Amino acid sequence: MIARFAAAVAAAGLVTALGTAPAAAHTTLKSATPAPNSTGAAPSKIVLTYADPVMVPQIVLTDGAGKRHAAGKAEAVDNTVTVPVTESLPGGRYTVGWRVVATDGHPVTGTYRFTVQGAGGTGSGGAVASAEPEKDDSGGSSGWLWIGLGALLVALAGGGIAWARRAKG
Ligand SMILES: [Cu+2]
Repeated sequence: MIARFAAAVAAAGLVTALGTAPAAAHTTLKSATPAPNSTGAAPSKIVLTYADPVMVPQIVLTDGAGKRHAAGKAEAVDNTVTVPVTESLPGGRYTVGWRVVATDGHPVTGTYRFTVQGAGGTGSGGAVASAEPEKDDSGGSSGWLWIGLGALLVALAGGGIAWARRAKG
């Protein structure tokens, strides 16, 4: 009985590995707001639209100096991921790093850049002032950061199996 069970588990593992064949298309990012490589006003949210339904979204927003900026909890509804930007972004260039899990169980990641016009930025991707007045924020931003990190850990735990499968494939 145990041997048969082990064989079944092994077979399931093989099927999982074969499941990464090209026939199983991963989802792709179709469009985003702010648009990739665009220049404009500071966004109040980031919206990512994928070719297929996605789940377990994770978004990291960093500036040109690599500093993380406060993004709220990412929510996935069907093909769209929405993330509130919980601070007023100073001018400069930003990178959106994203990770989602497609309905086929495969995680997909990517990054893109956009530029915020305004004080502190030249629009040319220049360095953002390192002495940012973080303490002038409402005080809620660090709370959001911790909530975000907690959500990230939960998401990582949930996505761990998918990651492992992908690594095997
Ligand atoms: Cu896939």
